[in-house]
Amino acid sequence: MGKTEDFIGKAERFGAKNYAPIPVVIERGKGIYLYDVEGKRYFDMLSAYSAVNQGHQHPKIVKAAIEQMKRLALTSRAFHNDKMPDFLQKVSEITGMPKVLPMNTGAEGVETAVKAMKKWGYETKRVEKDKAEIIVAAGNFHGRTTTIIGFSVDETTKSGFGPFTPGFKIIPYNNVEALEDAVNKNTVGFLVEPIQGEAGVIIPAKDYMQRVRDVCTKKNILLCLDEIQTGLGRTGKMFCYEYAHIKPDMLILGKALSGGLYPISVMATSEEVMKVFTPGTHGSTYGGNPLASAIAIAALEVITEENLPARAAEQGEYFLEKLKTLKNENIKEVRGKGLMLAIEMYKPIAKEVCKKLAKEGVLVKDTHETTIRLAPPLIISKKQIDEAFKRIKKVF
Ligand code: IF1
Repeated sequence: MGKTEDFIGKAERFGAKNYAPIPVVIERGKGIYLYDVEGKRYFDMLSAYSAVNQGHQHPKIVKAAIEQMKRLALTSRAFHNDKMPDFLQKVSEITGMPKVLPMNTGAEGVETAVKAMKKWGYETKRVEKDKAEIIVAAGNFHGRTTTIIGFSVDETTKSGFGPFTPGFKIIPYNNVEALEDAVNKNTVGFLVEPIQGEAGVIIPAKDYMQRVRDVCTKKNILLCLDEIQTGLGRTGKMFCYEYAHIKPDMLILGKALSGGLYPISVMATSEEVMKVFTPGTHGSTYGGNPLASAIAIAALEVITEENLPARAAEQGEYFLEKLKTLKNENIKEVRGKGLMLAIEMYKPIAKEVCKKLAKEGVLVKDTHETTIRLAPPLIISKKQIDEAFKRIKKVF
């Protein structure tokens, strides 16, 4: 038995089987590379589901984390701390949203948005008590709390966990007419991803977001964008909604907000929406703690200082063109925006391809049996893309 088998054996013995990981055991990361317990190097083409846009162990973020960790990590929100204000200001400046509420995981950011939309509906739109409705899109992935999985259409994620929170209406993605038809007097908002990640990097029609914005404005409902995965440079803009030249009413961020060093999420919005939260109505022990704040500030500085959105656009285009030259009768389509890329197969062989790619030193993740997602850290160079592509080509 090798080291790898020992680790996997122990994880399986003591852990829940809620994942089926590719059988590699990672012990170290640097930049775009990961290293396993056998000393083998991999190109990380998943970036922890886009949490590591800045690359693994980015020196600036690590330094900020270590310095803050030595000084102060957690106070709870019962007291003020000296790091959160700069964090909130930074997020506000980058998003253009006047108000920011910090949480930890993406799912908590989404829950925060759901609560805000509902309370805004009752207080501002005078929706009848307990009648608020939120519209969501089929194929969505917004996290794994019982409320959030309740409005998923993916049976694997929700089956066996009911009953679910009522008040959500599911409409087809990329369908503006369906949104218009679904709105009624109780509708408070539309929660949507500008590109659906888990669904398999589903890119909607070019004018979708613009038209969604128009409907939300016309019908007086909140447009709430989940940019937990698409945000912070991944798609070639700081936020994916910039492609549509619109502004959402609410924005949820997570993942790369910490560069992978800590779970950090935020819900950013207007004064009008944020004012629904009064003392005692929402919170979290860890949300906005000094360590998280210091890490997020550094992580955001790296994104702007290193021009990661523009880099993702340039390298993404380069990588996509290369992937399009792959010749294999099983490839149906290659698509992507920025460095959020996907190879769509005709047959349910994505997992098998991912395992072969791992053997060649490229870590990617399949989704829905036919889609292979590629999302390297945004700091990747053309030379590194060439080297990774050589290995990908070999597998195909
Ligand atoms: C898992 C997918 C990615 C997200 C969007 C909220 C969250 C996520 C748009 C929740 C999280 C992760 C979670 C991870 C798998 C992964 C994922 F395949 F499920 F869809 F990234 F592609 N909104 N996505 O993508 O954030 O609470 O996890 O911090 O294993 O559940 P979280």
